[in-house]
Amino acid sequence: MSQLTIALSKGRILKDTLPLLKVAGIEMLEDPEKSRKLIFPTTHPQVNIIIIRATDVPTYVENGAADLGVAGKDVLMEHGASGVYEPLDLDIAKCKLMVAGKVNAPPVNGRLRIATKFVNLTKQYYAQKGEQVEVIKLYGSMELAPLMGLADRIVDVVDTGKTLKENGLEPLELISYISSRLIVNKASFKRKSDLIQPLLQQLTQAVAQNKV
Ligand code: PRT
Ligand code: MG
Repeated sequence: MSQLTIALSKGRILKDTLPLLKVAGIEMLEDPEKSRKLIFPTTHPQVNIIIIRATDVPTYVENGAADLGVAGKDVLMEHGASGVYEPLDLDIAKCKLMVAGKVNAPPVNGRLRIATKFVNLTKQYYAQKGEQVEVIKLYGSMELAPLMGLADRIVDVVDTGKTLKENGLEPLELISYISSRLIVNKASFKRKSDLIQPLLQQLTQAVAQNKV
């Protein structure tokens, strides 16, 4: 019997994906937020869930180390992710990818310096606008960069906007609306269609129910 591996990340994606999987008859036997394990069996004998970093999900799925995964559109756009199918918008972990800067900042002379963990995305965005910018790669706490004079702007995902506000920043430009997507390894999609197709159907229904 073939096995299906689903890659998820801790935090909001896990929290919002588990109720959808439950509709499809897949429940975790153990709470991954309380465990150090990385591979988890489920109530479905053919389905395992692995817990990895959000940014690693496309890599696992692209290479077939996981058959399916859930990842934010921000992560997928940054990664490229052309090697995976993206059959379903799960409509969860919604946010906006934005440019932000200091409140009432004076105009910048010369090239804008932009701090972000989304280096590829940011370069593409400004290239499209025909603006020459300097992109500074950070791994977290982007909000700090303008305050410390490291950058003029940040590119980051924003939900409530509370984090920006508490750091004296304001949203300036909307780059894209973001939600999390189901991604599928291309070979698995064919080879394991007997498992994946019904799951996809059930998830599609679960997403539709969520929207009501
Ligand atoms: O945290 P880690 O470094 O392990 O990885 P990650 O940040 O990529 O993962 P995680 O779990 O934080 O986010 C997973 C996905 O959730 C992202 O790829 C987004 O698609 C989506 N998402 C939705 C968000 C948010 N909302 C969000 N608010 N990701 C991050 N945030 C951050 C935001 O940047 C801010 O720092 O949460 C903070 C609070 O946001 P505000 O605007 O509500 O204050
Ligand atoms: Mg995070």
